[in-house]
Amino acid sequence: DRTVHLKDYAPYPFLLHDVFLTFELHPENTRVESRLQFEHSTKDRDSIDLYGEALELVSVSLNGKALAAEEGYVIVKDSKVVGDVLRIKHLPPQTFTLEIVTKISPATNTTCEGLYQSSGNFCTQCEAEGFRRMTFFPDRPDVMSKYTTRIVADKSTNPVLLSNGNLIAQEELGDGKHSATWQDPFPKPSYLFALVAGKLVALEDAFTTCSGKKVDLKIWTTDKNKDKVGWAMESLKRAMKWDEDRWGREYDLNIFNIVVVDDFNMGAMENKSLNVFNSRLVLATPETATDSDYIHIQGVIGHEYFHNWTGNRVTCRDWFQLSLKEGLTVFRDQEFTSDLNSRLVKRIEDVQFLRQNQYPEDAGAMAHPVRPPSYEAIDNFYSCTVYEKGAEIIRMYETLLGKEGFRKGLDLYFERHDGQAVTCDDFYRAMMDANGYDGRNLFLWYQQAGTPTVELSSQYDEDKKTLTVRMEQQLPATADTSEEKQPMLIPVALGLLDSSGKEMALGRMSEDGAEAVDLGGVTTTVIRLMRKQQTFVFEGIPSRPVLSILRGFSAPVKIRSDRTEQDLMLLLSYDSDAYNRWDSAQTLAKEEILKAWRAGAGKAELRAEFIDAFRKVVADKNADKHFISQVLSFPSVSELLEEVGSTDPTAVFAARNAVEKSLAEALEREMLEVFTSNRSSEAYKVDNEGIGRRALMLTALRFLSSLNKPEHNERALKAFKEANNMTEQVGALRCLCKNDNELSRKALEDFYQQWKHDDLVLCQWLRIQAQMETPNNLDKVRRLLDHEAFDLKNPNKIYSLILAFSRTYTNFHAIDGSGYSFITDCILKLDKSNPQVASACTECFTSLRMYDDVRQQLLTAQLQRLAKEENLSGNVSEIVHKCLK
Ligand code: HT7
Ligand code: ZN
Repeated sequence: DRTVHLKDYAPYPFLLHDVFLTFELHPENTRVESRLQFEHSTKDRDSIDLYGEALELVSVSLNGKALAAEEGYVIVKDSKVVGDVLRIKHLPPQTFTLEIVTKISPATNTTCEGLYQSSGNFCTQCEAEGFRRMTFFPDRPDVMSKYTTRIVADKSTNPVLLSNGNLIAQEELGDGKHSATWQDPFPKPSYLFALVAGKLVALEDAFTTCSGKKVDLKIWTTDKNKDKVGWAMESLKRAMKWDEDRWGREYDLNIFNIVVVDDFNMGAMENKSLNVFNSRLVLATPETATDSDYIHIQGVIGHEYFHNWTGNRVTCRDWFQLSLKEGLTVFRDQEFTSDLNSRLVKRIEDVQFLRQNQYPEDAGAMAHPVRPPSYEAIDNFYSCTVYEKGAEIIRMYETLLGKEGFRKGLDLYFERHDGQAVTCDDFYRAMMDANGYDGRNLFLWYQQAGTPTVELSSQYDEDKKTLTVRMEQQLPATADTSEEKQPMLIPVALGLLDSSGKEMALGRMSEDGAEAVDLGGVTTTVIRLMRKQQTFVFEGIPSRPVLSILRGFSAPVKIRSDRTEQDLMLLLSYDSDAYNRWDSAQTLAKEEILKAWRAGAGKAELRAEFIDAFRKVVADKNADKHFISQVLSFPSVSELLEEVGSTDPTAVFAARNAVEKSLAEALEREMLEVFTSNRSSEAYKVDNEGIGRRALMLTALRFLSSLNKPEHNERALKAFKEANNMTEQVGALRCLCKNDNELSRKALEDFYQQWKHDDLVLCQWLRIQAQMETPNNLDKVRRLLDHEAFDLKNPNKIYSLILAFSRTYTNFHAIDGSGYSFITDCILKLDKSNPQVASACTECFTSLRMYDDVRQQLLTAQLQRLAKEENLSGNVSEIVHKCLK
């Protein structure tokens, strides 16, 4: 059993003060020499275990004496450890030095973990357990050491040699070789180590910190991309300034490097002073990147930079604590984007993302708490739950403690734990201690999986002028445990609107007969729901109010309430809380789609009130345009499926389309007006105004395209041809590709001819085709696997074609099972070269219980096919077995 349990955590029994590494780089034959200076930490032990994977061991010596195999060391297997364990025996007491030499082959390493090559350059990815692919090492995050790294390489192919910290020496060697030695003064775990070597050029800039220190900033990329990193540099400077202004966090070295690589399993990596980025999250020009790429790049550059304090200076004790750094850093990057761009748009986007991705995860076979109690493959837990739900927990601390209280808690956390590897409990304690707060049951959010539902009903007493609000929390059963769940602390932000839509003061509030408190004229209060059921009474409410519940999405829960359709329409028009305006529209749309689904007809009969409500939104000249476009994006199919239980996903998808189409029919004139009035040939600018205008224009075009009328298709084609930026070009192309016809085929071909030299734009091209919901699109996807634009070794291309296909409805869920067996074929192939990417593609199986019986059987057959495979990676096998449970 390879399951690792949090309860089995034991501190590492040694301190590793200093690490000296020498890499002699060669594509197939890199030599890694490591010198490790250990000290026994509590009592002296006789042996020490180091972890390694896919290594050729050349030699081991202890205190300068070569050790013989068996006599001095053995290689053993431990089911809880990925790879091999090198056990070194007969240790002397107190302190000792180990020297280990290994050989590795970066050129044939296709996993994108450890040391590998991307576009001919060397780079590393060590989180979570990649360091052990270079040398035997205590590769666990609670071992923090100072690193000195010497890189030796051929100078002509590797003119640039980088690692963490400061450059302390450079040498010209014989045979066309040179070396560079880097030293990082900050102790760090091995997962934050990085090495990069190759032919790279840098865009250089500088940032002066709040205390007047100059930091050299460099973004390294291949020569052909050097003109595309300006936005990333601007984003980095913004992030450095924002972290000082908002949180008082200053950068701590004189150098900060970012390296751009094409082959990368995730988005980016926060290695100390040497961040490595997937090229899709750095490179941007108006012609090649969309608005959402721009905002995303800014956010991820911020995210990795913010890790310098939340992750690097204070790190995780073990991988169960992953959300300690990731949830907190996602919260910080969300706030960064909110402060720099539109707070209301960002909040809605984040809620949309959470509902579309994290809620299904919580309801599926891989459900796990934000701090999982166990795992088989840690890579599978870099999940929406750990990241995005983790960020929502951090936001709940802030909601409960207030902005100032939260800042005090964070300051105390840094003061207490700088330089340490700690746990989510340590974070919780700092927050509570700094505020003298009792947040009992808040910590359960780290320990219990599943999306809670808060059921809320209200009663207004005309005579007493009181409003009684009853809330009940329900915690669903989840796949990870059969244990009963405890009620959690749920902050529910509440406001009231009168019948004309005006905010009402909340008066005095009491709970279950307790003394009433005066809320002091506020219009929003945060109710602390912490028992299964609670009742709150508001006094002095002059007329029957409409409840604005969960303002700002104050907790990651689902709300069931007794509000009427009229109430929701009033909220949609007047609520001062933008999230609630948007959410009211979501609920109205959901009801309409489910009605169409129940009717089962190809066409949705929309009620006049529904159409009118949306007509008002579309015509609102005062509202933020981006916000209008968000109101016009209906709940995703995965959210709808959660409402209705096991059913045919293609029928729900069809009902959603039918409602969109009927609304487009009803509002055709208005949509056309919006489309036309928001077309512009102005030069591209990434500002709220431009982003909002383009988003709304493309949303209107999407509705019009759903009608599949020649005149609208021509409009989309014109917008595609005339676009002076990628947002509009690809947006219009997506609209055209709603239909498989002459126009869309020609546009796709023209797009390819225009962009065939640009791999990132080609990812868009692949994704659009993979996601076409037209019949028999699988044939096209199969053909694209053999297209020169595709590359089975490049994670971005795999995600754009294969993963994107697995998220479609008509074709992935085809009733003949062809979509499922296609994905299974792909997983089997990918698992041999890159298990992390293979397991990302396996995630489409985890929602199988959401679907009808026939599809569940078809999916189960494919899972069994995977389970039978010999040598399936731990990553894929964990998901397969959890799905089959
Ligand atoms: N902390 C980074 C995680 C990451 C990663 C994890 C597993 C395998 C590959 C990976 N690449 C990067 C990214 C982050 O900042 O969240
Ligand atoms: Zn992160």
